[in-house]
Amino acid sequence: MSKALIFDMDGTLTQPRKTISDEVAHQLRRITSTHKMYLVTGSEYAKVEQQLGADLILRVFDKVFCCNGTVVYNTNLDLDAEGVSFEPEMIHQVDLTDHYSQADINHIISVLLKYAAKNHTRYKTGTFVEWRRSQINFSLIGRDCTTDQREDYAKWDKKSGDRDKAIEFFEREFKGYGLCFRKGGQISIDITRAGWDKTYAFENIAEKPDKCVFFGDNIIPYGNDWEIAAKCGKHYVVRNPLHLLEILKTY
Ligand code: M1P
Repeated sequence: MSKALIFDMDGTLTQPRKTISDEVAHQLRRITSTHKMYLVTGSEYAKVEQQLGADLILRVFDKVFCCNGTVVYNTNLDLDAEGVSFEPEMIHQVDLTDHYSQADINHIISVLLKYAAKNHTRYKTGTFVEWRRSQINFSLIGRDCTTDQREDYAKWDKKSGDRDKAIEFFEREFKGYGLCFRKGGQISIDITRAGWDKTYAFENIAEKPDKCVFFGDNIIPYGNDWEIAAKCGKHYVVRNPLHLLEILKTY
């Protein structure tokens, strides 16, 4: 068994918020016999299951780390056992409410919503704030946008630095709060405690970081793959799932 492989999901294994292709799924199933595999994503488990499918998750990954590693599922189940459930078991979870008062949380959410209200985007939809217990997901266009609206926002964000500007504002506004702001995928910002970035997953990974290889698309300042890529022995900056396929063929 060589090094452990750690994968990001959106933009790496799949196109953002899309299901995995047969080709990438095939490569993962092949490699899992010779490598320990982990998934570390900003998303919650419901989205992981929607995009990868329960069977692939259980056959490929040893553990799945959601919300940047703050919610952990054991997916290494004995699939031949009879009479047992094949539901991944949640083995670790942290909660912002253990570290912030309700008044602080209310204040944080109010500031986010005020910023969204004043900000200009071509479309404003719904669900600007998604509460995920260990993480607040904040989107300036709103998580209810269509795929076309999402693509439109992603282009605008690249051109205007919309999310970078928002992060710079929040970092000033919440100085001293011990919060961390990271661009997860295309349209949102993951907000959590400093230190609860993807490197937090190593709290529940047996291998030392230098024995791990990371695959992610968001290895840029303020990107949520930045810290974990720097910590792993080796990393690949993945352009998209097709590019990942090329890399996986070398494993
Ligand atoms: O998994 C990466 C990100 O996926 C979504 O991002 P977006 O909707 O912005 O493309 C979110 O679930 C986000 O939390 C997550 O980090």
